[in-house]
Order: sequence, then structure tokens, then C-alpha cells
Amino acid sequence: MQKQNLQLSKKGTQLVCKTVTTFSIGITVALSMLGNPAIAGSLVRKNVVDLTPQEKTDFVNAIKALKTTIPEGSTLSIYDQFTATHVGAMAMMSEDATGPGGMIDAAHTNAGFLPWHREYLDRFEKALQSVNPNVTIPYWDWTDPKAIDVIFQPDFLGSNGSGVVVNVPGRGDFEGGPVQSGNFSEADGWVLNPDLHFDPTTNQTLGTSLIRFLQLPPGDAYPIPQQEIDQLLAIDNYDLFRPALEGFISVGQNGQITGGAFLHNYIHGLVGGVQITGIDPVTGVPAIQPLGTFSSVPSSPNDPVFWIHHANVDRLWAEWQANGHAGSDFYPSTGQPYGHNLNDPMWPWDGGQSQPGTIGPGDIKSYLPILSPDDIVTPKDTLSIRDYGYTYDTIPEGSSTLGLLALGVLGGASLWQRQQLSRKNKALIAQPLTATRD
Ligand SMILES: [Cu+2]
Repeated sequence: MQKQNLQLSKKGTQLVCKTVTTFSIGITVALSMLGNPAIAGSLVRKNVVDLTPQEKTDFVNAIKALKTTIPEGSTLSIYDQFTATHVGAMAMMSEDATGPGGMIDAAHTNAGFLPWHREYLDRFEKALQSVNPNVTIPYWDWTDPKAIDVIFQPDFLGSNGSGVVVNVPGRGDFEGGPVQSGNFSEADGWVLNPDLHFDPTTNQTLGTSLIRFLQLPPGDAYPIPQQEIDQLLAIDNYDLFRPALEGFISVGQNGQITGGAFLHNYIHGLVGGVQITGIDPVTGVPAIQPLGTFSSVPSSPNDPVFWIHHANVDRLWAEWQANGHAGSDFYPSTGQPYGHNLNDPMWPWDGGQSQPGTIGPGDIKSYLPILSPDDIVTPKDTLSIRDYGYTYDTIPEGSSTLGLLALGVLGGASLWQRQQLSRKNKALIAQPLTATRD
């Protein structure tokens, strides 16, 4: 397997997908129900609870193949190069980062969070498909009470960690730690690069084993109430939608904004575990110590749950886009830090304009894959999942009668109800929210 597998030109893919789409759109849904996502015009990303045993095995095996494939001229596996790229995006924040994107997180806390991760997931999915063309990244619907048990099983992404007991005041003792057996344990060959697995608050390595503290209080509330998703999808402008989905704020039914850890950010803590180590006496903001791999955000792609978690982030953005917020009217063209405006190139797909600084215990620059200088991606390039050639099983294929019929077949009635509900919510809260749109 060659390095080019993870650097497939998006333009080339678009061309192929467009050609196929024109004559196969009508059979897309029917075929996707047969469970072969590769035949359909758009590849379908499925709910993780609907995967067949074979699909679970295929996904795990493709991930493990990327973890053991080291491209010529590299010291890292393809999988670890992906992890290094995520670490590198956060090393753009460091003081010694250079170029116009210097001292700015390339992938988080700004508008580009959703575009950056859409592109990143698409490249990872294509790498998986170079192993097995039938594989797509499933998504974790955080409102589904069954999903957490389906995901953290020996036959899929492995179980909770063990061997470390944490006392949570007022709640008792909880266990987590290294994942010791089954898929993604060190014994099973899932050995992490210690330079790419570290505590971001100290830059100290977290070692070579995947670490989980599943549902350690206070990060134990699951599932996420459907109402939180309805409120998210009812937001009308990107400048609030993005921080709400990333999980820095919650926007209530009357438009009131609350700070905290929600949705995407919350789930990072629910899997990796966080401890509250104190409360800032001035601001009242709790100081949080991440314990495991997934809550240590730079290193979080080391836990394969990263992909299905971020597929859900991406699905919710795609649903929001499909529900009246499509295209560049719903993305900021100016006013963002460099790399986050509509037409800014996003590191690492910026032609070498910017270089990350120091992060973690190792030399991150030595781990980064070398990209072609003409491999340029801007947020504008990421705005349509149709252009990428994939879709989600909760998103109708266009607004055609056939699409609506297909949606019904797929049990989309609840989606329709949810959209009606979010339209109602939107009517209630649109006015206070739209005031901040630029
Ligand atoms: Cu990320």
C-alpha cells in the first residue's frame, strides 16, 4: 500500500462519483439497504447499531490494516500518520508555529472545525476503502441508548479500560485504565506511539496502551437527550451552530446561551474520562484534567471511536445543511482566524504555507506525512457531502419524490417529525439568534 492512498485527490473522486450518481441515484437507497455501500452512487455511512457482524469485522480489520501498513520512506503506519496530522493541527496553536496559520488551532474552536474534520474523515475513509472498498465509517448517534453498548464490545471497538480506580467525591469508586484485552488492546497489537499519545495539560506521554475511563462521573450522562439535538438543529446561523455542535455552548429553546461541555466535547470526556481538579475562584470555571486517550484531544484519534464519533458530528452538520443551511451562505467568508474563513487553505492542506510548532513529548514535525504542494483544501471545498460522494442513512437523496419515498422506507418518519419539531423551535428562537449573523 502506498502513501498516495491517504492523499487521494478529491477532484478525481468527485469526477467518478458524479458520473455514477447520474444513472444510479434511483437505486442508491435500495442498494444501500442490501448492505453494500460501495455499489451505490453515494457511499452510505450507517448508524453503528445497524451494522451487521460482517460490517463490524470489516471496519475493525480495515483499521488494523492501516495500523500495520508502513508506507515506504516513513517510520509511521498510515493510521499513525492520521493521528500525527490531528496532533499537528493542534500544534499550530503553539507559540513556535510559523506562517499565517501560526498560533491558531487549525482544526478546533473556530469555524473550520466542521470543514477540517469532514476532509480528514473523508481521507481516512478512502484509506479504509483502499483496504476494503465495502467499508464506510459508521456514525454514533449519541441519543441512542443502545449505541454505547454496541460500540464498546469485544467484537467491535473493545471494552472499557481497567486496573485504575478513581474515587469521585460523592459518587464512589470507578474503574478505568488501559484497555487490557480484545480488539485495540496492546496484547492484540494496538500499540500507540508514545510521542503521539500524551496529556495536553502536561505534554507527558500517556504510554503505549489505549486508555479509557468510560462514563466516569461527572462525564457519565448517556444518552444525550434528543431535545439537545433538536435545539442544535434549530439554530439558524453557523456562528452559533458550530460552537454548539463542537460543544462549547448550549443554545436553549429561547435562545439563551450557556457555556460548558456539550455534545462533541462531552462525548470526548465520556469515553476518555475527565476529573475536576478544582474550581477557579475568580471565574468559577472548573479546571479539568483529562485521564484517558479520547479526552486528551490532540491524541484522540488513537482511539478508533474517534471516527464514528466524528461521523456523527459530520452527519449533524450535513443534516443542518440539508435542512435549509446549504452552501457558502451558511459559512463565514471573513472575520475568522486564518485557515478558518471560507477561502483560506486549511493546514495541512495549505501548500506548506504554515508549519506547526512544538507539542507533546516528541518532535511532531518528524511524524507528519509529506503532502503534495498542490493538495489545497479550503472550507468552501468541504461544504457538500454530495461532492465528496457519500451520504448518511438519515439524509434523503435530494428532494425528489423518490428520495422522500426512500426516506420513508428507511424508517425516516421520526426524522421528519424531528425536522418539523426543529422548524417549530426555529420559529421560536430564530429572532434572538439571527442578530449575530454577519
Ligand atoms: Cu479533532
